[in-house]
Formats: sequence, structure tokens, C-alpha cells
Amino acid sequence: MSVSMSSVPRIVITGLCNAGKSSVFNLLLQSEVTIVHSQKGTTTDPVTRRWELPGFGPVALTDTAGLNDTGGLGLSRHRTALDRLAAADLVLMISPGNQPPQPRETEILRHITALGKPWMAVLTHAARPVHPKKLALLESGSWPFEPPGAHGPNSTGLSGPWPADPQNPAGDLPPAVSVQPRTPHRVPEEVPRSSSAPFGCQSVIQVDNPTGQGYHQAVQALQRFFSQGDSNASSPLEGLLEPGDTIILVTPQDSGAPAGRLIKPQAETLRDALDRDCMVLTLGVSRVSQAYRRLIQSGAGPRLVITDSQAFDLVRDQLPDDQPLTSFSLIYARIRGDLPEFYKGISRLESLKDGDRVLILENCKHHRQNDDIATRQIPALLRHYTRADLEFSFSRHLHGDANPRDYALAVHCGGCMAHRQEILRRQRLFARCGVGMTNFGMVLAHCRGGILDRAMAPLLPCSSPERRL
Ligand SMILES: Nc1nc2c(ncn2[C@@H]2O[C@H](COP(=O)(O)OP(=O)(O)O)[C@@H](O)[C@H]2O)c(=O)[nH]1
Ligand SMILES: [Mg+2]
Repeated sequence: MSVSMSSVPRIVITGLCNAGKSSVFNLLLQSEVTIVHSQKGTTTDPVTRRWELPGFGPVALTDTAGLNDTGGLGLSRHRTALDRLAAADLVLMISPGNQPPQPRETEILRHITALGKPWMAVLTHAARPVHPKKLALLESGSWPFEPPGAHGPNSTGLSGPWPADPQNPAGDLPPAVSVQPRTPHRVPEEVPRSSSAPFGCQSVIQVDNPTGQGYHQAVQALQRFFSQGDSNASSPLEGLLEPGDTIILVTPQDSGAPAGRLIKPQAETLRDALDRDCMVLTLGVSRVSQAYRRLIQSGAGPRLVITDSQAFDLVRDQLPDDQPLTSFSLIYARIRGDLPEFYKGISRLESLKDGDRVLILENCKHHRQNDDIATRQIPALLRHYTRADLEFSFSRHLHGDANPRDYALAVHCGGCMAHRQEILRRQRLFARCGVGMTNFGMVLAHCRGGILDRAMAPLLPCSSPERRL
């Protein structure tokens, strides 16, 4: 099955000119895709390639221009590179291991940290001793250090012109001379860092680009990083069904539905049910009560009914109150993000007031409908429910300059096209600023169907102790 680049995790390579970024890009891809040269500014526009990360699957790998490339078109390259960083799921900060840390490298790391991005340090020139100052910083874990959001996004000023360093106006790396380490020469093994927190420094990896040394450690660190987010449910129905169970999927095929196919959450859930050896009835809204009656008569009532969130009220009206019912959007909130955190966010609705700003966050680039869920339905529903004159903003990427504190609430789509790490990053960024974030399906269940607790019950472990989340 082909996988679009927009739905795979994005790894973005950054660092100063001549740090070895393009060399690491080529090393990971195991081919000469971009030009490697000691001449500064060789990489201009970002270059992205689909890479099959061994043991994980497809990812998008991006090489960018050096963030101290100030000459000629340097500043616009610099901005494009920062845009790529803002959209990354993981940043690889490339730095020559044999040279001391540069103030501008620290600026880059502060910027990455302010964006709430997870990153790995990739030290090139592994055949040479690690510079003692760099080693000391890495060993103490103090490179850089404030928690994300401490100064708000973009607090480093990286999005503007680079601040001039009078000693070194271009911010160049020192010439690549061999340093005399004060500590004995040692090449530490790849060091895993904060394993459970998907932000901050995840690992320190050493590579020697000309010989390829460190390639396997780099791949292992990346595999570890991308599989750690999948420690909860990784497929839509995990822990919800037993083989032989019957489920009903309510998939309205209205004018907004794509011609000739099911949308991704419906198709993936259907496939997952088949893989789990379950019986599936897939139908439109008008057939729910009929199908339910037939199943009950046959003695095999549905273990679960999963509906499109927009039809919550219509489906609810056709089922008894004790029939477990949830929606595709809630199921995806569980596998793509932190479900209880989204659930908590819904309580914010009760205190919204006139003039409060609400950010509607999506992830894919779907075509807008007349009655678009993000730009029409959710805003209308929230205004009606809260009776407040709310202001809405819409975003498909959470850009680096977005400040959660500008909003009273964020509402996220189901995230079916997003990587789990990206949704978790967005949730953490808002949670750290004390701003609630909830989900489209929850707003629909709560404000239109009045059945949010019921729709959450099949997905929360406390409501059904034998179920595994
Ligand atoms: N000895 C050595 N040279 C390297 C290493 N990585 C990069 N280089 C050299 O450093 C120069 C700049 O590399 P490049 O990948 O183009 O840097 P970029 O500007 O960060 O993309 C080139 O001459 C590379 O051959 C490394 O690990 N060891
Ligand atoms: Mg380059």
C-alpha cells in the first residue's frame, strides 16, 4: 500500500553550516541524495525523501540549510528551514563532536525546545575525540535548558534575523582541527535520554560520516523513539473486542463523503475488526435500528456500535441506552493522542465567555465542504452550547509562532492522518500553558448528543476493568 508523505512521521535535520547535516541525511538514506561539501551554504532549499526506517516503516526525512547561513539568500533559507522545524515530529540536531558547542547551536536548541519538539543530538566526526566542553554539556544534560513554553514559542528570536556575534558575525563553526581533549579520548555509546517524555533530548548518537560508523545506533535510536509513542493502543480496536464479537459501523455516505471509497478511519477500523476475527455490519444511519433488532433476534447483540461523530444523536435515538456506543473520532483520539487529556479538556466549555478565542486544529488537507465540520459545524455548535460570542481561529499545522496562551480552548480533529507523536506534542504544549484541548468527536457527543460519558465508557479502562487500553 502506498503511504502519502503527509501521513508519515517527519524527521528534520538541522544544525550549523558544515556540521555534517547533508552527510547524515545521505548516511541514513544510504545514498548520495544531497551534495556534501565543505563550502558553506551548499544546501539551499530543504530536501525531503521518503525513508523506510528499518523495523518501523516509512518516515519523511528532511535536510535543511544551515541555520547560520546569512549570506545572499541565507535569511530566506533560514526561514524555510525554521518552517520545516515547526512541522517536525523529531529533530536531529547535527553537531561536530570534535568541536566546542557554539552559542548559535544553543540558540537552535532553545528554539527547538520552545517549540516543544523532541530532538536527538547527532555528533559527527566520531573518529575524533569528543570536545571536552561538548562532552561535559552532554554528560550533565544541560545542553540547552529551559522547559518548553518557559518564554513562549519563538522566544529565542530565531525566526528573525540572526543576532550578530561580534567575534564571529557569520556564526561559523571553527575550522575542523583536531582538539586536544582534557579528558581521555572516549566515544560514548549512544545514550538514550528521557525515554518517556516525547520532547527534549531523546538520545545522543555519534556518527562518522565517511566510514558510516554509527549508522546502526542511529537507526536503533530512531526505531526506539517512534515505537515509544505506540505503547498504548496502536490499532483502532485494540483491547475493545474479542474474536467472534459483532460490531456495527455507522458510516454515513453523504455528499461530503469521497466517491467510491470509505474514509481512512472507517476503512482502518473495518480492516482491524476483520483482522480480529469479528463480524462487522457496516451501514448508513437509516438502517441502525433495523440492524440492531435483527442482531438481538439472532441472539448476538453488537458488542459495540461505532458511528461517525456527526450522527451521534441520530444513532443514539435508534439504540437502547445500555448499548455501548462510541465514534470513530474518539477511537482515533485514543490511538493518536492522550484520550483522558482530551476528555478533561471538554470541561473548559462550561467557563467559555464572550470574546474567548478558540483554536480549531486539524491535521490533513481535506477539501472544505459547505457544511464543513471544522469551519462551520464545530464553531456553530460551540457558540450555541456556550451562548458566548466566541472568536475562532483555524490551523492545520501548529506553527512555531502559535502561542497557546492566546486561546481559551483548542479543539482537535480525530487526527487520523497524523502521527501520534505530533498530537501528543500539541496536547503537551497546550497543557503546559494551562489551556484545555479537546476533540471534535467529544464536542459533538457532548453538545449535540449529550452522551459524551456514554461514548467514552467503552474506551476508558475504569469503566470496564477487564479491557486493556
Ligand atoms: N571527517 C568527517 N568529515 C565529515 C563528517 N561529516 C561531514 N564531514 C565533512 O564536512 C563537510 C560538510 O559536510 P556537509 O554534510 O555538507 O555539511 P552541512 O553543511 O551541515 O550539510 C564535508 O566536507 C563533509 O565531507 C564526519 O563525520 N567526519
Ligand atoms: Mg548541507
